[in-house]
Amino acid sequence: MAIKKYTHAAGGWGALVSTGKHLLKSENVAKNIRNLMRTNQDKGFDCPGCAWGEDGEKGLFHFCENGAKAVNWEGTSRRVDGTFFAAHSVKWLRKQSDYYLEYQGRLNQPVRYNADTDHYEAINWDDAFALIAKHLKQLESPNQAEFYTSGRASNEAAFLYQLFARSVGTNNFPDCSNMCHEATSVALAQAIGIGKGTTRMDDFAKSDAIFLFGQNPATNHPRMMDTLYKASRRGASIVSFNNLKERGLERFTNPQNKIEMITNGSTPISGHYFTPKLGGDMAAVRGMVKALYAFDKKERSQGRDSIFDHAYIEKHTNGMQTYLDQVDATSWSEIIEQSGLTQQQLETAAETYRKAERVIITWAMGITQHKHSVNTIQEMVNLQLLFGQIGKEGAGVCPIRGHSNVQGDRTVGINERPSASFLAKLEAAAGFKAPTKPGHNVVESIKSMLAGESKVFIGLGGNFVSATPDTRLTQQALESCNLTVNIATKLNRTHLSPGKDSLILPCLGRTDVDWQKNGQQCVTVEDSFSMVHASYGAVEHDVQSNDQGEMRSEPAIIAGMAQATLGSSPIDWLSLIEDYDRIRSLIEKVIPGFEGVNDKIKQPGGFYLGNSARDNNWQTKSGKAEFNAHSLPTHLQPAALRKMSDQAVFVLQTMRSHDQYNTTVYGFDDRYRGVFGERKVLFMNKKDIQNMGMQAGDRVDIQSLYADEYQREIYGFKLVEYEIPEGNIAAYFPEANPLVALHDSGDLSDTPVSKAIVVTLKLSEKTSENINVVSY
Ligand SMILES: Nc1nc2c(c(=O)[nH]1)N[C@H]1C(S)=C(S)[C@@H](COP(=O)(O)OP(=O)(O)OC[C@H]3O[C@@H](n4cnc5c(=O)[nH]c(N)nc54)[C@H](O)[C@@H]3O)O[C@H]1N2
Ligand SMILES: Nc1nc2c(c(=O)[nH]1)N[C@H]1C(S)=C(S)[C@@H](COP(=O)(O)OP(=O)(O)OC[C@H]3O[C@@H](n4cnc5c(=O)[nH]c(N)nc54)[C@H](O)[C@@H]3O)O[C@H]1N2
Ligand SMILES: [Mo]
Repeated sequence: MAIKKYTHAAGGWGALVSTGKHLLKSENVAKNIRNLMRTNQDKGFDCPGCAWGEDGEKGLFHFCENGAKAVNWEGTSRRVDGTFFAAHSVKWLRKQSDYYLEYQGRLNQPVRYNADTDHYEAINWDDAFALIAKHLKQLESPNQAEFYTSGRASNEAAFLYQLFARSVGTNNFPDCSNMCHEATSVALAQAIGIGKGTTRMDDFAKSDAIFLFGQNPATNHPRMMDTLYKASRRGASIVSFNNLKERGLERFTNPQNKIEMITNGSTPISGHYFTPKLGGDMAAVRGMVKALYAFDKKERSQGRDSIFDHAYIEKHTNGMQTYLDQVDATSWSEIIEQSGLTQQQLETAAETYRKAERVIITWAMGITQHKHSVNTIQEMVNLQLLFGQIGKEGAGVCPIRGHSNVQGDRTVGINERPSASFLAKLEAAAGFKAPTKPGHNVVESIKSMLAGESKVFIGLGGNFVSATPDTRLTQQALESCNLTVNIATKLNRTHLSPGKDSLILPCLGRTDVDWQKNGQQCVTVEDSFSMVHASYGAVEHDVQSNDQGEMRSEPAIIAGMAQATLGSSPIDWLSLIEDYDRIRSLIEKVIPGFEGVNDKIKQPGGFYLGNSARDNNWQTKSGKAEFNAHSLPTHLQPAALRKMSDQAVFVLQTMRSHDQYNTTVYGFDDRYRGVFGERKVLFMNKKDIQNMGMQAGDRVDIQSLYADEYQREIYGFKLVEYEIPEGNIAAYFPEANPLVALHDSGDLSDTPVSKAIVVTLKLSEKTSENINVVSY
């Protein structure tokens, strides 16, 4: 392992070299390069990497380094089938690293767990479907089944999946977005009447300032860097609020710019870069508003116009004065203490904001995975409303989504609390009686399985065990089920916590060609800008080498489960999958904006679902956009937790490295943060390391503090000196997930608080044999 400070700009040759390395490492180089050429092109496939949109500009490189890794990872020629499982017991596989598990290749045969031998064994599809039907029919109540979705599922798969679960009779839809942008959906729905961002791609080209909160785009949304780069070059102000100094937010070399590449040039991205304390963003935005309000008062006292957009506020909003009174009541000392920033810094941010005519605010996980995330997001909305920045060109709020179709899955009905109007339309379209009782989200589903109430778990993709909190408890939860089913492309840790009965069902991925009775099928996905477009696979089934083995498409697997459980009436499942146009014809009857979908997806670039808030049509209770006058959290972390230990207490965030996609680990480098060859690292301020009497390179055990009896500890993390506020530390997800308590979730969002975990550290006594395996 090596720690080497990264001094170059992000992007540039490093990104190209890394893309090349990842391509060459695979066995399918020619095929994978051909695939990349078809990423995010018309008649190509939607990149399974992230949910950033397309700017419509024609060009070859509509993929990025990390998109290349995702495509390449899926395009491996290695295969995992019954023979593989005959050679390896589940117990043995559990000792392997996350990297090893997925590296074994694509799952291509359905397998069933045999508890007597601790091995998975091949099973045929019909028997697998019959087993699922048997278990579902045996339940005392359909609410004892949990239907998890990960955000890669297409609209077609997700729609069919919710139709299946609701036909079985439940709204239990734990979803990856519960761990992701749930706070965004809750906060925006309440404040502006729609739980989605209001900007479109072209707004970024028109904005005067872009404020980025809690997001690391050079790693997680690399195609966004091209947009930020262009914005910076045309003189727009870019302001970053990030707990860490992220290289890509400082300087970036655009691999698409030939001159920069040849001259080793680069472009500064953020004009101002602020590093608030973990969870300090609400206070930071409050501070900006306080500074702006003070300026406003001064202007008015001198007979000049208010700086706020009163015509807009009057016409479109509700509750401004109550909010401004709350701002007055918040002291600077409170703001400074909680944000970790100085008054001067916040005044500078406020001034940059004020001078811009059109402002976009973006955010991601650094904002959404806190206790008070909903309030923080509403605070950002408050700021935007004061200046009429929602519903005008070049401005708005832009949550940057994670999984490539996480937004679409929600749109088409993956929702544990469906609206009455959605259910009524679904019933009319499909001719069945839908359940109305609200279902479980992720945290509730784990609690229900742990309590022995839920007995069947079905996962449409994802890695439930590693993505959720309290890893050991989640493992127990799954293992206590009568049946667990995982529909997946690759082997992962969740499959190694089988229920009493368990199936792994191999599916096609986004890049694979999908043939059904009526020919090659496409699916649709929705990006962060509410654009829906078609995605066609590019990897042809190689019949001779039986390349795809027994893999089936996600819709085909869902239809198989549904047919076996419910028969073909009132819904003829098998006919729906003969031609996905038929699934879309059902979607258009239920989901507003999808009218004429089968024609509309033929347009290059897809179609826009529309956004009511962007049109100044406020679907809120008052019919106007709402200011929300929340007080700041009393303490960022409950003081009681800090008092639980007489040792130094730190606040830990869990985040992604450059070489991973959520729980999928492609490699062991985090290039822009200067970490090579290892993932069990802990980023810490130099002074904190000194105060602890430790040294960079020492290994520590990390224990989290919660007011319960349960011990949560992880071992052997290497200290890395980093530019991070004192008292804050950072480690990677999913290695640090065993530290997050199931019961510590966000107010109103129920999202696990995985960006502010209160912990203590001690020098490690244990040395692990394999540093890259986390032993749960
Ligand atoms: N290559 C790649 N692409 C991805 C993913 C991936 O794993 N790999 N995952 C996808 C998914 S599902 C998602 S949700 C997105 C995630 O995209 P991001 O949200 O960028 O992901 P994280 O790594 O969780 O990064 C959080 C960032 O917020 C900062 N941060 C943490 N806490 C705070 C805070 O309290 N305040 C502030 N201001 N900053 C904070 C961290 O320092 C870090 O830079 O990316 C998507 N795209
Ligand atoms: N501590 C901590 N925990 C977190 C986060 C964090 O920042 N910190 N981030 C959270 C976030 S933002 C998210 S979105 C969740 C992610 O949670 P998940 O979506 O559950 O996890 P992934 O790692 O994306 O899932 C990877 C697996 O998906 C399967 N897969 C890949 N492609 C396909 C496909 O096309 N179809 C099917 N059926 N399966 C496929 C593969 O088997 C692979 O092993 O994790 C959350 N957990
Ligand atoms: Mo996510």
